[in-house]
Amino acid sequence: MLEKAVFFRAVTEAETLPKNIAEVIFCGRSNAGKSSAINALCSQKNLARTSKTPGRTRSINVYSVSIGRWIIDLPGYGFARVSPQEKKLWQKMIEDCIVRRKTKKSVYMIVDAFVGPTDLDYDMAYWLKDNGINFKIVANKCDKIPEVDMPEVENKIAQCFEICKNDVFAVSAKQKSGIDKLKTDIIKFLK
Ligand SMILES: Nc1nc2c(ncn2[C@@H]2O[C@H](COP(=O)(O)OP(=O)(O)OP(=O)(O)O)[C@@H](O)[C@H]2O)c(=O)[nH]1
Ligand SMILES: [Mg+2]
Repeated sequence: MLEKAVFFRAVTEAETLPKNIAEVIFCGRSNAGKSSAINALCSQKNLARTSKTPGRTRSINVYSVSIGRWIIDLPGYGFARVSPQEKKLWQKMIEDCIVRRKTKKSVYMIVDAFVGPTDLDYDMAYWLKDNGINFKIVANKCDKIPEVDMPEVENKIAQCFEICKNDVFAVSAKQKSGIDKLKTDIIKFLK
């Protein structure tokens, strides 16, 4: 199902998006691997643009899986090298996309599992909870962590964000590990 995803639209104002049925939103710190995870999930190399340099995704990028069913890639937060003005715009983009539109949505927050949750991730989680938005965590870049340490990493992340362990998806977008389980979760939602 996700393999059929195609680029639909890039916008800077969430309100300009047309009506849809359901959407899966990827948010997270710049460089955590949101765009890479979307490519891995859709088994496409260049669906979403990725970059070594943080700040690659600069708009609300919508990928259509089937009519009215979307995967949304957002700009990352915490990217230092943008003007305060642009930062504000990005923040508004992210927040509006997540809270303003009333479509059925599932939010995945991508964290860099190797770096671990940062203060910005906690701020985002706090903001989501404050707005009554449930979220799941995708702990990406697990290829950088020895496999034996993974259960502890997953437990810690669940504890940090006060979410159920089943809502933590340990993946490596690079090596495609853990992607199938995450895919199943997304497909269930988008059906
Ligand atoms: N080792 C490793 N590197 C990864 C993984 N996923 C992504 N990366 C690398 O992390 C960097 C950032 O990836 P992106 O997918 O562009 O990150 P993003 O979160 O979309 O970043 P912004 O668009 O800037 O917010 C790139 O150099 C990727 O190759 C992973 O699973 N393992
Ligand atoms: Mg990106």
